[in-house]
Amino acid sequence: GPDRLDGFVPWPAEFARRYRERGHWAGIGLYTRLAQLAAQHSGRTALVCGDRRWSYAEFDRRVRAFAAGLRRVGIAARDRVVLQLPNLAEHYVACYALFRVGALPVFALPAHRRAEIGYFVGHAQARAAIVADREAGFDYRAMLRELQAEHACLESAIVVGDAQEFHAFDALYDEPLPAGEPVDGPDAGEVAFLQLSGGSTGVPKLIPRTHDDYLYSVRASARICGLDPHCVYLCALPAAHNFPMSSPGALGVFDAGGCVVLARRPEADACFELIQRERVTLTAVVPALALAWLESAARRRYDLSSLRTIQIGGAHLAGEVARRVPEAFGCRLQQVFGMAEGLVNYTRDDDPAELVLGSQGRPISDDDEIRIVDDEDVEVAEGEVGHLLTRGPYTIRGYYKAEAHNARAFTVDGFYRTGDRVRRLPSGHLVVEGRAKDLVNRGGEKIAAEEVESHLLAHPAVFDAALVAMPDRWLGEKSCAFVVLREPAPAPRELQRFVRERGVAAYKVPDRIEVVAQLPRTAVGKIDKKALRARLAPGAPVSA
Ligand code: J2J
Repeated sequence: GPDRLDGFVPWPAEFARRYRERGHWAGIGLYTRLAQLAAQHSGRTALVCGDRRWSYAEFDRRVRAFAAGLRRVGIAARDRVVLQLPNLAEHYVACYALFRVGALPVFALPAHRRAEIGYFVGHAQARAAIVADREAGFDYRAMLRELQAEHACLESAIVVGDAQEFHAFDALYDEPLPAGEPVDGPDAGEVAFLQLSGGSTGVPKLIPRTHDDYLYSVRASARICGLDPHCVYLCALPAAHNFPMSSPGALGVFDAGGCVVLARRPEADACFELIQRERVTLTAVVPALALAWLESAARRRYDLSSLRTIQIGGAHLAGEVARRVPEAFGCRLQQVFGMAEGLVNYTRDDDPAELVLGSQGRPISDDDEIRIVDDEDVEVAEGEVGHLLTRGPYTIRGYYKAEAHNARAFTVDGFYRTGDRVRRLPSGHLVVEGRAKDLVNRGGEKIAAEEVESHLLAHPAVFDAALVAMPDRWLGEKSCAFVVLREPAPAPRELQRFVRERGVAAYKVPDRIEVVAQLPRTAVGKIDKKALRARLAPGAPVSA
């Protein structure tokens, strides 16, 4: 309709009609779904966070009280609110309360700093932010003060813990629930939140997901994974990430009436302790974490026999690591190849072992359209490697407020260019062979090369810069920046400090910096990143 969120690219009417007719889009809002679940599973445990255990009824009561609190502090439908919390139950309360109000969480990761959060606030014109007081030695309140000085739109902030001059999270629960509160949530066709892209451009892209499309992907995922009220899910990855949120993640587990256990830290000892204590049946990890858990001596000290499935996704999984998982943890492996833009692929429980170990799964939906094409957008022969394009009932048609970029990131007929290079097996399973997009996938954390290069280029002594992936035994990839410097040339350490002090997440600071006289160029004058990556291959000389 004419009153739809600015900057959202809707599905064309004939697609929307089809997705509704097929029952994919059920017309139910994300909060409305929680209210149904609270009625159905009221006494069951929904969330475990530290020593706190909340039933579905308790969880829903808090969501309703917090939503009323949000309204009191002036948050209304369609307002954008940056949500940046560590793995705490408050994350889900804030999330569902915002859904109920019809306001849009903008999901940020705890690792994000002034540069990223400032960009989200400005681009989404966020009216508020919800943060923790401090975590891992960082004071989010100090960051908010700086951001409020720069962004007039950022009117208020809500802080879990010691709130200082901001609103205390717990104070928003305070008043009794107003009687006769509006029960109608937003229309399910509306944008529910803005998710982060692991994108490859200079500034991060925001992904508008609707209630309808997201709930479809969540419920279909829960079905594929066979979730039921007895499932106990350990959320070890950052809760705001799309994988532990929706594949099937916390939202899928809630949808099945199961229990979500939050791990404050992803390390093996902390997670194994929770798996043993809560009899966890399912968890999701990135390959780097799977490897760390495999190699941990703590594995033998805990009873992990409740685990039925470990999902692995987010980055390339080495065959060797895949093979060790079922044996070491006495459970199934499920590979997940997904993206916050939409498309998610899973290996299935009844897939033969070679597909579970050697493919990244097949799409959720029969209505997920897959095209594998060459550089000219022509479909490659069946079984050949090409660029993955996709369109479907839960894959976006455009990034939020990014018209120029959308023209490149989507085909004219609405297929999303994933930037991944894949081949398709006769069974329909996809194998990820590499990527064409310019990013470093550092243990599942995506780093857009251009974003880091622009931070490096802001240093007066940096004449040219190129960030590329280098192989790493633990993380799969780390980042290496090749730089051309002017005199007086700073030391590599000084450049790393410079990038960090610009207020970017620590994982984006180049792991290594190589000073070179010039950057290699391709025939058309672009920086030859392939040549740079080749220099980082084991045994290759670095400075050419
Ligand atoms: C290789 N590369 C993979 C895999 C993602 C479920 C699971 C993961 C994500 C995610 C997600 C991969 N093998 N198994 O949102 O719901 C790389 C691809 C992809 C990009 C998306 C979910 N699984 N990748 O990782 O938005 O390059 O989502 O395009 O963070 O991660 O990153 P992101």
